[in-house]
Amino acid sequence: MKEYFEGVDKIQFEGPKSTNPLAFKYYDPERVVAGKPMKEHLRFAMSYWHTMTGAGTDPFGNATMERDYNELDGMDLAEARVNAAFELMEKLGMEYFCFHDLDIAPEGNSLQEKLDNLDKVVELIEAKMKETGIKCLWGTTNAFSHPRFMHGASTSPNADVFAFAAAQVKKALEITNRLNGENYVFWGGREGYETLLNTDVALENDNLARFLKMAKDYARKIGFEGQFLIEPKPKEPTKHQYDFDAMTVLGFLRKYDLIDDFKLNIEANHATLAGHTFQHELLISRINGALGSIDANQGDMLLGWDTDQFPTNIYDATMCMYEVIKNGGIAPGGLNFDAKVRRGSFQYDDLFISYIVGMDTFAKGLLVADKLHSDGVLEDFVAKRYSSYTEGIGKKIVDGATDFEELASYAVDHDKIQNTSGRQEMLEDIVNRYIYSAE
Ligand code: XUL
Ligand code: CO
Repeated sequence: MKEYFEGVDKIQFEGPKSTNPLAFKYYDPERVVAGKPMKEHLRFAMSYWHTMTGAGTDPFGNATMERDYNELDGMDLAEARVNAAFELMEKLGMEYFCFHDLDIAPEGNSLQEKLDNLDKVVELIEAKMKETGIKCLWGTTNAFSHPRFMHGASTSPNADVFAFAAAQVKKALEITNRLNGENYVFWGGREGYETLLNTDVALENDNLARFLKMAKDYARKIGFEGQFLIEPKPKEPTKHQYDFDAMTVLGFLRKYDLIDDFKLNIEANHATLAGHTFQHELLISRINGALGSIDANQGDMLLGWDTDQFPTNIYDATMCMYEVIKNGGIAPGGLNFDAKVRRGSFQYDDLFISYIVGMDTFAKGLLVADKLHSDGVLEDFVAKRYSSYTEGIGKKIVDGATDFEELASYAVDHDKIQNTSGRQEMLEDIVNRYIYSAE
C-alpha cells in the first residue's frame, strides 16, 4: 500500500517540555481525567472536506496544496483520498471522521451516477473502518456547492431543487447508517436569503421544517439510531442564514415541534460570526438540553468571514471543555476539527502540525476545565451571587409563590438597595491562574 505521508510516523505523546512539532505535548489519549480517558472526553474527528479535499484556493488564487494524489481524478482520486485519510487518522491516533457525500465521491454526470459512485467509495471506507477500528462521527450532504442550489436547497423557490436535495439527504442518511455514523448533521448550506425583496420567508421556513421532518422520519424508518444535529451559522454563504445562532435554532425547533429530535452542533467560528463567544453558544445549547456536538475551530477576529482556522486559543478551549464537563460529556457527539490549514501552509506535514496543536489545545483545555470544575471556584462564586433567591422574597419568586402586589409592598419596605461587586477581574485572574498551572 502506498504511503502518502512519508516521513511522518505515528505521533507520540512527549509531554509539555517537548519541542518536537510532530509530538503531542498535552494529548495523552489514555490518561485518565475525571474518571475517564482523555480520548473519551474529546472524541476528536477529522473533517474529510478540509483535510482531504481542501486545495488552498481562495477567491483570488488557485490551489496551493502539495498532495500526492493531486494528479488523479474521478474515482481514482476518491480511492487515493480514502487511503490517505485513514493513514493520516491512524498516524494521529484519531478515532473518528466526518464527511459530506461530495467529499468522498465525484458528482458524476447524473444523479444516478452520483449515487452509484457513493456506493463504491463507501465500500472502500467500510473496509478501512474494519481494518483500523476508526469510526464515523457524522455524515452530511453537500447541498450548497452545485449551481442548482444557488437559491437554497430545501428553502429554494424551485420545488425540483427541494426534491433533488431530498434525494441527496436520503442517500447521505443511508450511507451514514451503513457506516454506523453516530450522528447526522444538517448545516444550513444556502438555507437563507440574499434579499427580502424576492423571498417568501414564511414558506421557506415552513419548507425547511417539512424537509427536516421527512429526513428524520426516513432515517428512523431505515433503522438509523444516531443523533440529528443542526449547525447554527448567522451568515455566509447567504447574507442571512435561517439557522442564525443557537437561540434562533431552538426557537425554530420549538415552533415546528422538532425540539425532541434535534440537538445542536456548535461551531466556534460560527459563534463569533454571530457576535457571540464560543462559550455563549455552548452554554445556551447546554442549558436547553441541546448540546450535541462541536465543530472545534477558530476565526480571525479582524475578519468578518468563516476562516475555519485550527484552534490554538487556550482560553476558548478551556471554557469549551468547561461547558462539555458541565454537560456531562459530549457523546455521542465529539470534537470535529472543521478547520483547514492556511493557504500558505501547503506541505503535508503542516496538516499534522495543525491537528497536533488543535488536539493539544483542547487536551490542555480539558485539564484546566476539570480543575476549575472540580474545585468549584466559579460555581461557588456564582451560587453565592444568586443566594438572595434561596430564601425570603427571592425564594418566593423562584417558587412562583408571589405576585406584583406583594413584591411592590416588599420593595417599599426594602428600598435602600445594597449590591455586591461582580468581581469580573478577580474571576479572570482565577481562570488565568488555572491555565498557567494545570498540568
Ligand atoms: C460551513 C460548515 C460546514 C458544516 C458541515 O461553515 O461549518 O462545513 O460543518 O456541512
Ligand atoms: Co461546521
